[in-house]
Amino acid sequence: MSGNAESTAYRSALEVIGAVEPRVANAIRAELADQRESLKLIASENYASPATLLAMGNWFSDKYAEGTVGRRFYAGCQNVDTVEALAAEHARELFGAPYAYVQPHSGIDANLVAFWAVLADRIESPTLKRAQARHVNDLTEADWFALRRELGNQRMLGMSLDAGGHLTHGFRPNISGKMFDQRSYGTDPETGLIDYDRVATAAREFKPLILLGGYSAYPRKVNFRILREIADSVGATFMVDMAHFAGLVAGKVFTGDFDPVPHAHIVTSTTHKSLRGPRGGLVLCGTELAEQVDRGCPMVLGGPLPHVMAAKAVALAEARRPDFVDYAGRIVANAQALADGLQRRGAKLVTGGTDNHLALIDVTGYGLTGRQAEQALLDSGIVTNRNAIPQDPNGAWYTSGIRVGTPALTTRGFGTAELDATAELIHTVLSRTSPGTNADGTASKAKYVLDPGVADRVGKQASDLLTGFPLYPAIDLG
Ligand code: DSN
Repeated sequence: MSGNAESTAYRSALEVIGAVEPRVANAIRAELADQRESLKLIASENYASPATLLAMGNWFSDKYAEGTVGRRFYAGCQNVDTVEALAAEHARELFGAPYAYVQPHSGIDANLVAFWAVLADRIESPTLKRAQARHVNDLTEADWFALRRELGNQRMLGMSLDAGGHLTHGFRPNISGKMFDQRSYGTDPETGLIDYDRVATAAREFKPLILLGGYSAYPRKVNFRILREIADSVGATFMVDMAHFAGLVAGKVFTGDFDPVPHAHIVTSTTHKSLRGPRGGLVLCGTELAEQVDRGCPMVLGGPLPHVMAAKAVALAEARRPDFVDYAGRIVANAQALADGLQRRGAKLVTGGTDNHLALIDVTGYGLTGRQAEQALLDSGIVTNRNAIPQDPNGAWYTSGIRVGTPALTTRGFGTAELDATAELIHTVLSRTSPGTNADGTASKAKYVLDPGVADRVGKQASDLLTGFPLYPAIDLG
């Protein structure tokens, strides 16, 4: 598509939106301006292509389409069938999976679809069979009691939150922690790496129904062949949540033992992180689980979002192009340049580096909490997020870590030299920030003092760095 077409599309869209509610049109303009002007290092964010974004703003949004391709509970779904089938085909081909389900609205939804599919596959439960024909919200209290009794107390073994696991991997604030008795495997306290022998011991002791691999803040490759062997040794179903690194699987950076798809019984993902698609999720599996996975809607999902499935089809088609392999390789090279640059300047990184798209800075080395560091960086035009580190002394709210990732800046065109310059900016801010004090004189975990002039100077340097790499260069909103 020519740049002119992109500009025309967005100018026209904003004119139409602005005629109804100008404040929304203005907020959309402001969001593009903010994204253009900030150094985005949030490891789970990216910039979708104009084609992907435009595929979401249309009449598919108006269509109900419960059911699956060719078998809908609503009439008139022939065009939805087309885009859902296309998205599923691209997902199967891209990842080499026998089956793909592209309806999940998010990563949590994809995980819930997978959990219920495994439960239905592994456990004989008449109540569950009945429940699959409805939405979980329609279950009565008596149904839930019957379900828990029939399912027994099923167990899940996943990576612990502070080692980089995800909330949906069985932790109490999330429904997964209520569905399963959960135990977690951490990382080696010395190296910060997954210790597969300890995972095997935990699996032998705990005998989980599901062994869950995947992470949202672990900066290393995971050997999925070994995890599958551990799962097999205890009769567990091996599930992988590849939401964070799906782009690295798609781009053939993670192959062999590090590609989850050939090793796991079931794989879930989001589509908007390193994969660079619209916000949403998907599930991949073998044909034996496909029927249970298809019951995701109405079991746990509301009506599919056909406009998002259309955008998934576009983004997955983009990820099948040869240039996506180059993109995925550059994400990792850039993350390593950022990690090396930080360490050379004295930052302490969990595991001492990275071999994926993210790095985790232990900011206790700067005498800060994650929250103080996150805010000081934000003041300086650098957008990151605070994150717990293994055995975090500051807990999950204040934390002791800053997670940085390169999918977004790599999309923007940054290379290793720019990531090294970014490391310099981060180090400057963190080393010029001090913890603040509360009104009663005690040390604060939230307040901070940034040396005068640093935020402005670094903000200007970040802006200069970004100038050479314009975001959506073809789009001029006028
Ligand atoms: N919120 C995502 C992340 O930032 O990693 C995971 O769900």
